[in-house]
Amino acid sequence: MDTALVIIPTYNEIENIEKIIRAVFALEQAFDILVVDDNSPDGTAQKVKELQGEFSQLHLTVRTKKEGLGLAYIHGFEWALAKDYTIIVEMDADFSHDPKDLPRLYNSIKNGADVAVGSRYVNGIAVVNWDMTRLMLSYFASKYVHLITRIPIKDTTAGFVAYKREVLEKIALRKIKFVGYAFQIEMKFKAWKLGFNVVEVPVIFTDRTAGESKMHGGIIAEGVFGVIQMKLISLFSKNK
Ligand SMILES: Nc1nc2c(ncn2[C@@H]2O[C@H](COP(=O)(O)OP(=O)(O)OP(=O)(O)O)[C@@H](O)[C@H]2O)c(=O)[nH]1
Ligand SMILES: [Mg+2]
Repeated sequence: MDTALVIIPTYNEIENIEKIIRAVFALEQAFDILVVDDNSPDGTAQKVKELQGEFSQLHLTVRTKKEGLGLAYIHGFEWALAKDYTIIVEMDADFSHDPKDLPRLYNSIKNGADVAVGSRYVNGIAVVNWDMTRLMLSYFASKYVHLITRIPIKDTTAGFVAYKREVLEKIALRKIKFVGYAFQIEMKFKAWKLGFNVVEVPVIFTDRTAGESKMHGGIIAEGVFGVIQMKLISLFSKNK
């Protein structure tokens, strides 16, 4: 039997957290949830604690301070590996990723994928409510990553991804360098380099309607330079 975990990193998601948890547990298919909260001042973790009374499959880690998405996920992955989860999914709290797509990611893994990427760019661009600047930034970022790394994935910065346990066991999680969008690129790049089967599942991505974005310039810069750095390191390291 496969047991699946959805990891939701949160920072100030009080407006979304209860809704997203309920949406996952309303699915026919069983997913456990781990919320990794970076001590949000708005009480996100407190809300999760309350809901734990209602849902035994709801887990929570509260970290001491805001350290970025990458480290929150690495914590979540290590937490999942210490248990016996066989499929581990990452998903945002802000409904940009539709929880109803979780079964499709899960099934993609059941059908042979090692990594199933919820992808916006399989057929054109499937993004709702982004302004042109943001759209162009994301789309060309993906093109740029492809050009540099040659990774055969259209949506390399996607953050809605299901991993088979074995992939996370094999990637040296402690050596992951990046914290922002580059974290998502790096995880896919490493999985692909290790020979895992990375499959894109088309999804529609919707811009958040509640809560605050944590996007900032530093994260973009990390992506631009990080990709080149990642490629160079992979060229010069024996074990890729
Ligand atoms: N634990 C933790 N979670 C974070 C951190 N930064 C962002 N998140 C969460 O990661 C998910 C994605 O962050 P968003 O702010 O939506 O970033 P984004 O999707 O790039 O930006 P928007 O399009 O504006 O929503 C959300 O669930 C956030 O709450 C962080 O430093 N720590
Ligand atoms: Mg978002």
